[in-house]
Amino acid sequence: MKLAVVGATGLVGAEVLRILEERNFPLEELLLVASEKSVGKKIAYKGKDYTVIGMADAVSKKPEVAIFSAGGGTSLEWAPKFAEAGTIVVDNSSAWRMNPKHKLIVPEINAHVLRIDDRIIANPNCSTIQMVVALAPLHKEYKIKRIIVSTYQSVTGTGKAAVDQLMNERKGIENGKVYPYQIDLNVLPHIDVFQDNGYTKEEMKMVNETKKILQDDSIGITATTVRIPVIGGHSESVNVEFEKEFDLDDVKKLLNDAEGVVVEDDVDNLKYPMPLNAHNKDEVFVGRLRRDESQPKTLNMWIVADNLRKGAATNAVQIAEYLLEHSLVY
Ligand code: 2RA
Repeated sequence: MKLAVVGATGLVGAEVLRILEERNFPLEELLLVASEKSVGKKIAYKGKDYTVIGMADAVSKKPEVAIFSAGGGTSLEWAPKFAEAGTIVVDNSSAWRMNPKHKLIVPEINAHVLRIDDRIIANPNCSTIQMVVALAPLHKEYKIKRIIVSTYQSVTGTGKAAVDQLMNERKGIENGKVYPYQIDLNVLPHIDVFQDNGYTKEEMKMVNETKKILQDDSIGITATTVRIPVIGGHSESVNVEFEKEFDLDDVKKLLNDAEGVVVEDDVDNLKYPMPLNAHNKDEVFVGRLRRDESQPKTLNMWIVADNLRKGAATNAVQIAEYLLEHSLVY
């Protein structure tokens, strides 16, 4: 494949390159693309240095697929230009996710809906991806009625400047803030901007994207998204009410058999998912599986994944792999 990685100098772009290398992705040509200020920089891939090129230059080289991790504004401006040149864009920003003309894909769940004429494909938000990977097999079996989710999200979801803020605060260095408050030794119940309804954009992403991916607008979802001083991944406490009664052992079996899910649920041996263990892994880890004893047909679960990998880069690379394997690239 002739592939462009757009936003190659960012945290997600770097992760995309690592994953392509790890998976030995079949590359005929690799274009590393970024904004004007990074043009000319060198980035190593498989021991070879590549020079970063600009957006217009990359469009003219007509890559077959471009994995975009460059923010919503860049995507709104440039994804259509790539698409017009014949490139399939797999976009990590929120720009196209809720646009009914574009598909929102988590390969384990709905890659089969992709068609040859899909030119801009949206990658869901990180906190949504890990939740739906774990919930989709249960939805199929028991039909979800309502989800209550609270997240504990890594600073890597904000980007490199946020990791720098955390590390600087830890060393006692005052050097600019990305968040409105200190993040080290703190918890911020605030991810992305507040909306008129009192929820943040991140919370509404979880609500709307989940319904779109599971193709079910009848699911009730309410979210509280929280930033914590952690690096390895996002964690989520999920309370899910089903239409049908379930058996806890069957739930564990369904999750064990689900693609991309690892069950870590053995409290006798203190085994449960943690971001420290999920870091640099591609799977979604699920544990603390237990009945909500306050009402019937309701399950509590704890879901952890590396937000830069399955929550962003891995999911995008999996989409590119799917396109290749199913001859959807031309
Ligand atoms: C975050 N959801 O963690 C974002 C990243 N896409 O802030």
